[in-house]
Amino acid sequence: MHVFSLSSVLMGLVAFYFSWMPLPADTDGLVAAFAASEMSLCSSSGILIADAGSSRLTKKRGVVDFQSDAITIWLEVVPEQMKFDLDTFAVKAGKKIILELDNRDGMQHNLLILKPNSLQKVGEAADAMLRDPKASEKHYVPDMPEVLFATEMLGPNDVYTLKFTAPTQPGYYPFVCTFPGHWRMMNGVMVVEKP
Ligand SMILES: [Cu+2]
Repeated sequence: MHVFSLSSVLMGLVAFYFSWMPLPADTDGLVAAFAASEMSLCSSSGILIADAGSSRLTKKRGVVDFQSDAITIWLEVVPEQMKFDLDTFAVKAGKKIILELDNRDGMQHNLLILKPNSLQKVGEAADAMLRDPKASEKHYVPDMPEVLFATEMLGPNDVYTLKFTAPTQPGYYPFVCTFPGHWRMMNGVMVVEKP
């Protein structure tokens, strides 16, 4: 006699979900792996519900928002390490992206997405903002065409939602915090893949 355990039923539901989920699949071994690693529960209806059991954000990396057809990317500032918790994430060209930035550090941080190969130029412009009396009002975002998208400056424990459409040109787009002095450590790459 075969008795199915609850966990095997849940794993079946997970497998079903991934076989059916319209993720831009190979994008993202990376993203899908995050989604899988974060997933802990299935609802009784069998539709994915990820629940981190946290009183803060419920993290669902790389999840498709069916209402807006957007992909959500979850990014955190790691406490006391001057870094983001991801070095890289991948998106499909031209896709709608919702980037949730969660500042778990005790200092201020922001996040900018830049044109390819412009990290150093924008970083140096950010450092130069130390001499700009209005820098704080500008959220330490240099006013230059290399900056494609930017959050505001987040205080400790702030969360910010940045919505944008991924560039149509595939490539490697740096993301970075431009609080003066942070850019050399607080950076990573958004990989834009062919749609
Ligand atoms: Cu920073």
